[in-house]
Amino acid sequence: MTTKLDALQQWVDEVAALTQPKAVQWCSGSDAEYDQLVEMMLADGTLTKLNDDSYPNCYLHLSDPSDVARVEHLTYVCTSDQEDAGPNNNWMAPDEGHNKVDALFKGAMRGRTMYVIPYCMGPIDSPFSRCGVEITDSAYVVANMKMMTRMGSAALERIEREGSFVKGLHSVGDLDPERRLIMHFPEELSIKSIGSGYGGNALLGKKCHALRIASYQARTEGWLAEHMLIVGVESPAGEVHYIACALPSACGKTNLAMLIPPPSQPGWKIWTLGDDIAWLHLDASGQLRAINPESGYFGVVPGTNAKTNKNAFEMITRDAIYTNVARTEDNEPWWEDKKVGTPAIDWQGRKYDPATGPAAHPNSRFTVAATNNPSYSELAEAAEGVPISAIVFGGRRKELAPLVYESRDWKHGVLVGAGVASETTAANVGEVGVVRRDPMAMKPFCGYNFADYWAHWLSFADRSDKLPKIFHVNWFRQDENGKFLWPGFGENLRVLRWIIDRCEGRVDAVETPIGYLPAAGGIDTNDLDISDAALKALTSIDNTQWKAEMASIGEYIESYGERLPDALREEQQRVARELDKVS
Ligand code: OXD
Ligand code: MN
Repeated sequence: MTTKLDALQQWVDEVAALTQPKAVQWCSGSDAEYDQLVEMMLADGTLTKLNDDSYPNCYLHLSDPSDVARVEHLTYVCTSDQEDAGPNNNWMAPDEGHNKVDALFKGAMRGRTMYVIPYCMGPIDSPFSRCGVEITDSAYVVANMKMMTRMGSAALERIEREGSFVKGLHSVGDLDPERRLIMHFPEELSIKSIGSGYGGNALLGKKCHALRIASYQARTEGWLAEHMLIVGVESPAGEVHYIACALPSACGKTNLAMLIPPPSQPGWKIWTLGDDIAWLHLDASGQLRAINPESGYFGVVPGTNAKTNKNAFEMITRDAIYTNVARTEDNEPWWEDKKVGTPAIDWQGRKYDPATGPAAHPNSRFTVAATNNPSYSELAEAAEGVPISAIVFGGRRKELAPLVYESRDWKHGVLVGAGVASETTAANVGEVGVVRRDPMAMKPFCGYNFADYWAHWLSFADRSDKLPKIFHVNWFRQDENGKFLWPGFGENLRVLRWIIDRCEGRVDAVETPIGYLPAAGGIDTNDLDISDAALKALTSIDNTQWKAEMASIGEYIESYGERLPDALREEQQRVARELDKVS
């Protein structure tokens, strides 16, 4: 297979000349091709087959121990003007960026096969979808891309028809962290990533294309590329509302997207559209609609069990690739909080010894096709996407942020999103548990200056009078002994129900300076083991703490300087004034 698109053929030839592979293989995306790649990876030790009786078609990949997460400090956005990348990104001038990374790509694929992967982010026939081509020397990447994207011949046909595509060049290089770089050239719609095989750095359709490059593209084209799950909530009466929710990495997006209603909520159903990324467009009537550009899940494994996420627990018992989990004597995958089995071999392939750390890496992952999920919604293939009733932002905050609150209007909602802060997690290399600002959960993923991004968000209010309401949630509040105040997981449906009731004007709320909070009895706590004190803490605000928080949000947004939209500054000042009025 080759291509009739000259620009694509020329680029593939140039890359081959630079990287010197032993062979070039165009990927068709067929099942036979996947099976062949798996056979090859089993033979060369890249994959190990897991217990075929209990985990049919499941494989384990153990990465280099230094290559287990995204590397924000090595991730760059290369725009001609540094201001366009903004203080939220590491920046390099495009020429310098190309020179640096091309020097690493020189001869990098010697002795290896170079795979050419045409892919489509989003339903193959959707006008909202965008295509790309990833070139990689990793068969593991090809196998993952098969699940995560619509990859192969159909995508190539679309690319040839449209004549445009995002160029993504990837090589695992020598996996030396000193020679690892994840570079984005948004003005050229291109990506160059070398030195890592980890999903977030290597499956270029995901964070690199569908968030960093797409967010840049979305700004010029008038849409939004967001770090959001998309979930459908169906009431016992059959009414379905779709919610898009942005939470930082490893904060439970996958769990929320495939939530199982608890027994106290009979008749409710959850439909999963996506667990990580949403592309949002206004339709002709002004309704915001979402597609999930991905077709699979690359989820965090530890903590997944029959109680926390039964759907995920089941869907990864077949046709899944595990990365960096442990194994039992019976060759079943094992991870912390799995609740069944005992680890025998840890994620580094060593005999498990609790003294050397967790058995599975805290950022160990599963890759699986979305269709494996029992709550998969067929509307994930709908070309027009689904109508969004509510946008929800959230973070992992031990204190301060209530369980849920609603912004007054779109402008206030943009401020709520811009002020999101969360404790860092193992999804990125670096310290875990430190609170940092993570606006719209996009800190690692926005491909341009946050100030311009907020202006873009604000501009939607001029384009539609039917925009969804914007909320903020926090499942992670703790008491003074470090105990979670809210049970989370399936019980979060109660919060989603409140959100939907607010959208439908069916429930009253209490107005506070930071927005509307649930009134007493507003959240259904029937059958829930929660004290009045905990509920009060979850549904009220501490004014003194919030004054400090609003001042800190003010300082944070001001750090974006002249490009900060006045409307956002004014909104922050308005909320700060409201807080001042109360004692
Ligand atoms: C992810 C992440 O893998 O956000 O989705 O890091
Ligand atoms: Mn993510």
